[in-house]
Amino acid sequence: MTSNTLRFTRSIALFAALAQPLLAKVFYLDCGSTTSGDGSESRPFSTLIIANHAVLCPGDSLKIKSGTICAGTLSPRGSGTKESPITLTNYGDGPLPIINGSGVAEAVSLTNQDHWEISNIAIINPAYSVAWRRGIVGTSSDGTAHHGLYIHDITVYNVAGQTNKATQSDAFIASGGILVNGTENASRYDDVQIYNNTIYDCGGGGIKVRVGQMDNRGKGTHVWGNNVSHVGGDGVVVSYGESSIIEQNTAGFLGHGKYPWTGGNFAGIWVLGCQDAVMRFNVVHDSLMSQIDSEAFDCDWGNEGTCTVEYNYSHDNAGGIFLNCDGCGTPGGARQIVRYNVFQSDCRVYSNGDNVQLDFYNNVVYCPHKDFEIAVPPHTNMSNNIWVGTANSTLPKGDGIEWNANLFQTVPKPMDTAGSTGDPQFISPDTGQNTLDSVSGYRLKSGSPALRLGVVIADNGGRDFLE
Ligand SMILES: *[C@@H]1O[C@H](CO)[C@@H](O)[C@H](O)[C@H]1NC(C)=O
Ligand SMILES: *[C@@H]1O[C@H](CO)[C@@H](O)[C@H](O)[C@H]1NC(C)=O
Ligand SMILES: *[C@@H]1O[C@H](CO)[C@@H](O)[C@H](O)[C@H]1NC(C)=O
Ligand SMILES: *[C@@H]1O[C@H](CO)[C@@H](O)[C@H](O)[C@H]1NC(C)=O
Ligand SMILES: *[C@@H]1O[C@H](CO)[C@@H](O)[C@H](O)[C@H]1NC(C)=O
Ligand SMILES: *[C@@H]1O[C@H](CO)[C@@H](O)[C@H](O)[C@H]1NC(C)=O
Ligand SMILES: *[C@@H]1O[C@H](CO)[C@@H](O)[C@H](O)[C@H]1NC(C)=O
Ligand SMILES: CC(=O)N[C@H]1CO[C@H](CO)[C@@H](O)[C@@H]1O
Repeated sequence: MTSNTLRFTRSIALFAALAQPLLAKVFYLDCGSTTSGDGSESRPFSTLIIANHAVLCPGDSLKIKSGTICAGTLSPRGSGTKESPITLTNYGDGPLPIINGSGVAEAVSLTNQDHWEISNIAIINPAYSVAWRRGIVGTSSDGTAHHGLYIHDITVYNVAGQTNKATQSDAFIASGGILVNGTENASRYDDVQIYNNTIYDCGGGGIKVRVGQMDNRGKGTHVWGNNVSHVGGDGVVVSYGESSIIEQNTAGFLGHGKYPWTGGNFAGIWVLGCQDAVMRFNVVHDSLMSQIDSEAFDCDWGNEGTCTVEYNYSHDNAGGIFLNCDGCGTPGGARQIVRYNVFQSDCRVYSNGDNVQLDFYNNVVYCPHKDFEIAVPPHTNMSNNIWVGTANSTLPKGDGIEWNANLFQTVPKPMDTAGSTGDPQFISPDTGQNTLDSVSGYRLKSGSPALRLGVVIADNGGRDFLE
């Protein structure tokens, strides 16, 4: 390309970027209206079926009237651009407008579309019996990479998704509140951002984001600030992402709710098939027991690079703290790092897959009321943790399991020559509630023996949980 054509192309691109917002159209949908218009504010569309006919262009938006309920499936058409995304949101005052799927497979769907921003709507999809069912799903399935799916500040509840993974695995995996499916035909979904949403009473789980395949991972997945509670399944799952970040989410009372778990396994926040995934600043609490899982965090199969769980807090999950599931499918061998977390009355680690290294350091594991049940991979490095347990519980030992400068209270000390026993002298333990800022009781008093212990850990993330 000559520099002249380059300049010419650039000026067209600039013109297009500037021109689009001027030409952008706003379509209005008022499901309380009895007559349907042209989609203008004074003559809005009146049903989802009519709104689904409109093809939106870059910069356009579709706005749904607050305080109304729309029955059926919303599958709006068109794609935006990075500079001019398409917006789906509400207008007017009142409670969020509700899309009521009434038991369809999905109440809201986007298929092979780019650059959408969806906010400030509520989605329900109730039915008398559970089945393959979700609130909203974004799909990339035409063999290309689609870009830009921003879902934020929406509420998804009352979705009768499948709750039994033992007998209905595919339907369970595809059920939940917010789904992304980029696994088919070597497709991919890049720049998926799911944030600040509220999800409850959904069978199958909360947020399940599958953005590619093992050899074609989706880039830029970011799931943050969501509140998932009372869902019959997983809290947050991200699969096949490159450098995916899952942070500042709360996932509570998993397995419970209007469509409670009925079979198979689920876990709190987990990743599968990802490269260098990070789960940080999350809270997972009060999961009920599933078949064998129900841990707060899980580095599942197919993860490569590192799989990091840091600066999180979990409590009272029936399955405990952490699951290594690298052996549960195609092994990925990611180094697993669990550091700077507080685990209160979460007393279990479960391991399936022997070809990973687990580095578990600078955590507080507070379990005076329940016995430890800790199973780790054969190569595990336990450094600088505080373990508070029961007198009759045991911690794992093995040739490749290294204990290095941990502090142990009540639970018998394994072979740890740099370690110590004694009261860690927390300011006020056992007082953590359901938020990150409720765990300050695990600060150490100035006389704590833990302050004298501790080895220097290279590349440790650079901050402490309670800094
Ligand atoms: C949703 O639709 C179902 C089935 O038509 C109906 O029973 C239910 O009352 C609706 N809910 C709301 C909030 O409109
Ligand atoms: C995958 O591509 C084939 C061929 O284009 C098509 O028939 C099929 O529907 C696609 N699958 C999905 C899930 O879109
Ligand atoms: C993704 O779409 C494919 C094709 O429709 C389907 O087989 C698969 O179950 C879907 N997965 C999820 C998680 O929705
Ligand atoms: C998150 O949602 C709350 C209301 O639920 C709102 O006040 C806040 O501005 C939202 N934050 C972001 C970053 O969107
Ligand atoms: C999350 O939502 C539940 C139920 O809707 C609520 O009880 C809880 O306070 C919320 N948690 C946070 C951290 O916002
Ligand atoms: C260990 O002791 C605790 C009470 O401190 C008790 O609840 C628990 O059942 C005991 N576990 C075993 C394996 O004996
Ligand atoms: C375990 O971790 C500690 C702290 O990072 C380090 O000093 C030690 O060398 C590690 N051991 C192994 C076997 O990697
Ligand atoms: C490193 C870091 O940010 N840690 C945070 C962990 O959570 C506690 C409680 O919210 C904060 O005080 C810490 O700053």
